[in-house]
Amino acid sequence: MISSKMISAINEQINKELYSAYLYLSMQAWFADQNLDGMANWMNAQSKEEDFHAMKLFDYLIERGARVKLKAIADPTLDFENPLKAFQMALEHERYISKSINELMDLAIKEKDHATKSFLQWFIDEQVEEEASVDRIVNMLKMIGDHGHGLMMIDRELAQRSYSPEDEE
Ligand code: OFO
Repeated sequence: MISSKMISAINEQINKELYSAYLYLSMQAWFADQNLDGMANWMNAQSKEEDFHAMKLFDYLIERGARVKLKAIADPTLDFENPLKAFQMALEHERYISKSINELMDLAIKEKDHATKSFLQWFIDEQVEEEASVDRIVNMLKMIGDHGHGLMMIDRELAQRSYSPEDEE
């Protein structure tokens, strides 16, 4: 039996994941406007991944016979100054999401909810990857500084990313 506290915490997390999708979509729009299509592509894939995270939580609540309650999604930031600032913001955001997932796990442990603990382990592992992939891009952007050629090279690399839910299994 899943507690009402756990249900409402997972509902909050659904909202955070949907906000993540919205934030990355906003970054996609900003990068497209800067003619950095590879970075825009990367953000599009990231946004889809966040939708997948939200739906994984959504489906879990339904599977447990709990009620999903969707809430309003906050306005995302619209302007990001430069590519480094945008990816730094993405990294900060992922750290915040990791903290939130850890708190969900703390609650599942406290409530001795073994099924939710087992379910959340996937998200704990996923957040390690999420932070590492954004951190790598932040470091590359720091290295190239104002070098236009380096920026183009990173943009070309990020154009290669695609997203498919099967990659998550
Ligand atoms: Fe859902 O991991 Fe990013 O936010």
